[in-house]
This record gives sequence, C-alpha cells and structure tokens, in this order.
Amino acid sequence: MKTLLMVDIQNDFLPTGALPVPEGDQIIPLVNQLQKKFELIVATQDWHPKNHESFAVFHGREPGEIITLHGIEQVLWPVHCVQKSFGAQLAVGLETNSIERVFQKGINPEVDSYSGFFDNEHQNDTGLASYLVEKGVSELFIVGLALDYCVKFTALDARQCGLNTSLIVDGTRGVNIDASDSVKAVKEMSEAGVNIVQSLDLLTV
Ligand code: VGL
Ligand code: ZN
Repeated sequence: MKTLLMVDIQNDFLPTGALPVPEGDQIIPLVNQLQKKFELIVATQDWHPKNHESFAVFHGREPGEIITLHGIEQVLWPVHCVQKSFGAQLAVGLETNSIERVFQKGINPEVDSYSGFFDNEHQNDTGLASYLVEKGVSELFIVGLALDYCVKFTALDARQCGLNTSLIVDGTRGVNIDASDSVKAVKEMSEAGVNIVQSLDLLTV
C-alpha cells in the first residue's frame, strides 16, 4: 500500500511559530493536493512536555547552541510543540480528515526524538514501524518539516526498517541553521537509498 507520511506539520514550525521553518507554510496547499493520491495517510507530531531538555531555557542557554545531553549531541531549541498548546497542533490549513493515525514523539523530557520511528538514542519506538508493517505498506512517501531534522531522521529510519522510501522534496522545507543544511540533508538521504522525487511526479499520474 502506497502511504504518505506527513512529518511535524505543526503550527510551531510555520513562519509565525515558535521554531519557525522559513516558507514552512508554503508546503500546506501542496501536501493537501498530494493527500488525494494516497490510500493511507499518517502523521507525526512533535509533542514535548514543557520541561523538555531540548529547550535552551532549561539550561539557561540560547537556541542554536549545542550541548551534550545524557551522552549525545543536542542542538538547543526555543520552547516549541508543548503538549496541548496551539503550537503543537497540526497546522492550520492542513487537511486532517484523511489522517488514519498520528504518532507523537519527543514525550520523554530527557531525550529528543527527531525521527518518527525512534528517539535520538534509538531506545524507544513510537510504534510507527510495526504499524506500517501491519498495514502492509510497500512504499512510503515523506513530506513535512523540518527537512534537515525530523524529515531527514524519519526518512533514514524508514530506510533502516527496509521500507521503499521516497522524499517528496518540494513538500518539505528546512530550518537551515547553516545555509547548506537542506542540501546536505537531501544528499545524505539519497546516499542512504531514499528516492528523491518531486510532487509533480505524483500529481500528474
Ligand atoms: C524538529 C527541531 C526540534 C522538527 C522538532 O520537526 O524538525 N526540529 N524538534
Ligand atoms: Zn522538538
């Protein structure tokens, strides 16, 4: 079954949100169009407790700084996607009626979770992998925010799970803390066997 996975398309990742992804809002009409081409649609949702240790304020530091958190490298972020807040809700304007299931991540205050499959320590599983197997998913297409973080790590884990994985590249945008981050992320995904496709490849068939 051909499946669309929408990664973290949430208010806080739009240009007006707490962790703004430049042009993040521009993917929404496209993603709504793309949904019509899929039999199964699932989403991920960044869903942090308010004391999450990826938040810069927790450490009295500035967003963008990098620290070692419980033994692994952690970029510090502004407070974002706090459970039950408006910012954590799926983005205004995103069609949500066809979503079969939403997988929440980043719930453990001590460990971040960029990927929709596993946390950054690869200890905990959101249930997404077994769900996709159960549904008989053969091809996974990924869109969402942010290209250089959650989209990238989700796509890499999908490949590790053995899924035929495609990134719909114009259905994503990057944070680009470093201007080249998105380009690097696409290269990394491509090298890991992720197919890089354009929305038109799907919308015209
Ligand atoms: C994300 C940074 C922190 C993302 C989530 O969805 O890409 N990035 N939390
Ligand atoms: Zn987060």
